[in-house]
Amino acid sequence: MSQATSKRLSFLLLCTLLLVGPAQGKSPLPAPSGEVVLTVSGEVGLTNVADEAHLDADMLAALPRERLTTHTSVTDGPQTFEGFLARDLLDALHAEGETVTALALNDYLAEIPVADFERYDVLLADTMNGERLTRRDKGPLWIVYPRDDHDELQDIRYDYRWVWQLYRLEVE
Ligand SMILES: Nc1nc2c(c(=O)[nH]1)N[C@H]1C(S)=C(S)[C@@H](COP(=O)(O)O)O[C@H]1N2
Ligand SMILES: [Mo]
Repeated sequence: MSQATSKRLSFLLLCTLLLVGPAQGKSPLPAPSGEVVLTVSGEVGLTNVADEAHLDADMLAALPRERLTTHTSVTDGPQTFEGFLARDLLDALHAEGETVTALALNDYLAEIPVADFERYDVLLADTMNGERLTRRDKGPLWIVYPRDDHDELQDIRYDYRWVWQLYRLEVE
């Protein structure tokens, strides 16, 4: 089985778990088996550890993969990012709210309107130019806006929402 097929199957499995889980009144999200990369808390429908969703790399890899090439305010020239859409993550977790607080390992945080994720294909990137983002350098996840596709995103009002070293989202 190709890697793409097996990714697709695990995504389908995740969707099935997400759909049938709540009806059965069970915890629908499997517990993470690897190191937790991203925690989502707050108004989250699906949880696995207390009232939070703790997601390891395999669980995140099961979300549909997206690619985006854009300039950033901190690099020279366009960079190609890969990861998953913020919108797809929130949908998969049945997270519903107005605002997401994005927290970074370096204690930076930014409040982001959920409307951004509906209006734009905002990526939670885990690779840049084919190289995995590490915690030393913008990893494990970097919030990347499709800056080159929308003039209004080329603005300081959006730059501060490009949280790198992202490890936690709080949905309110
Ligand atoms: N983790 C983390 N992400 C961050 C920041 C930060 O300090 N830490 N600074 C933000 C701000 S205020 C801006 S304008 C952009 C670009 O930051 P820089 O110009 O300070 O490099 O990244 C944003 N993402
Ligand atoms: Mo900034």
